[in-house]
Amino acid sequence: MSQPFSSLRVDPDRMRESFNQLASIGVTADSGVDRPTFSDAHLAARKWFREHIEKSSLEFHTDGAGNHSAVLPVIARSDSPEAMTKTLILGSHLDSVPNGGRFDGALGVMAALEVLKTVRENGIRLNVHLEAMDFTDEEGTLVGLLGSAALAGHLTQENLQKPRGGRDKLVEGMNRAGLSDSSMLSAARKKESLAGYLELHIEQGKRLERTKTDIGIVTAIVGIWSYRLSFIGKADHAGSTTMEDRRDASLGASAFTLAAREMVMRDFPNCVVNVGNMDFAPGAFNIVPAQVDVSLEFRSPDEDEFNHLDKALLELAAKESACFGLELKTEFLGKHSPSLMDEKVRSAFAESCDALGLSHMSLPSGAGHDGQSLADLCPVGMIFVPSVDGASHSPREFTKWEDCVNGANVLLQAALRLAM
Ligand code: HGY
Ligand code: MN
Ligand code: MN
Repeated sequence: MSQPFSSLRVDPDRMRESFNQLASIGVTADSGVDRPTFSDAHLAARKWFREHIEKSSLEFHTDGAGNHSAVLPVIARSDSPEAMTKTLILGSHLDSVPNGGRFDGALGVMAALEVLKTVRENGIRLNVHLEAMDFTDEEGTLVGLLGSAALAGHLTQENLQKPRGGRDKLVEGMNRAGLSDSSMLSAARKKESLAGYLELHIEQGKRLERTKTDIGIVTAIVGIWSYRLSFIGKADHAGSTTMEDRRDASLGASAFTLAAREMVMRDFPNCVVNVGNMDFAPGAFNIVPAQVDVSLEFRSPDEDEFNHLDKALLELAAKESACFGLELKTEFLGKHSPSLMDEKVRSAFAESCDALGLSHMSLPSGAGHDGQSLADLCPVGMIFVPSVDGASHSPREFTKWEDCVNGANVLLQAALRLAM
């Protein structure tokens, strides 16, 4: 049976225009973007997004978590009252990592918006409302997958009290955006209101480029656990204190970082570990470091493996700390479970790729994404387009426009398959 509207395509020039306008907000000297959650640039990007939605004759929607979206309501039909109609969400995120790239998240939101514009201007009657979403704080500058966790009803007061970016920064950011703990916790949607979630994203790795494949169809998204580890020694004079007499916190932190990498590569080949930051206190040239706070993140595709890796890393931290006569404090800062993508959605993506004459391969995601917040509520699926040299979370991030358009057309065709 031929697929209705199988010849329908997005408007590549219109999508590029909106993508480029967005990329100019928070742009950096080396043509990256710097739009951490609730920063001036991020709030400016959201203001632009809202104005763009309203100019496009789509409905603007926001919620207590600050999620921003465009809605294309179903064309009312007598046989399916609007109230019973579910929503198919397409989207990603407009926040970025500090000094990041202009494609991570932004491409997915612009492609989602372009799909709604294309469906609307062709007057296509669907069985669902369509929504193009920008989720709050996907990157975890404050919490991580914040907006999608709130929408899914997974966000807890504890997540807000002990966020990985620090409680003070979260409160300051929420105040800037006119949000609060209670508004965040009010953003949950009913499971039965959701028809599914589809996301287009850059791969942020080299597999598609290496194999010259057009589209990656994601099989699963890794889980992510975060800790702050504090290695505590004693401040002393950096000149007059003998090397033997020092309790130097930097030695424990550094030894742990190196040993953690070795252990994960040796014993947990499916996992990754990252120390993204070390805060030294007092932090002066001439003071032996009294305390070093380590921002630790580790990832696995397998929930059970996490428990083993968690135990092994904390034991290693305690060992390295004791080795240098230090005290160790550990603070757990939250976790996102790994999640499998929905088979039916994966098939819709594969059929769409075939219909568009695009090559595709299945692959797991080493990056976290909002879909993992929603995977237990509704069918979730993701597609990747190639990243040049695998670069991401850096101004070097780049994807060819032709690949961006391919991704948007697969998103369009898959949405039509699932929404009709
Ligand atoms: O960190 C990640 O995996 C994603 O880019 N937020
Ligand atoms: Mn992203
Ligand atoms: Mn990212």
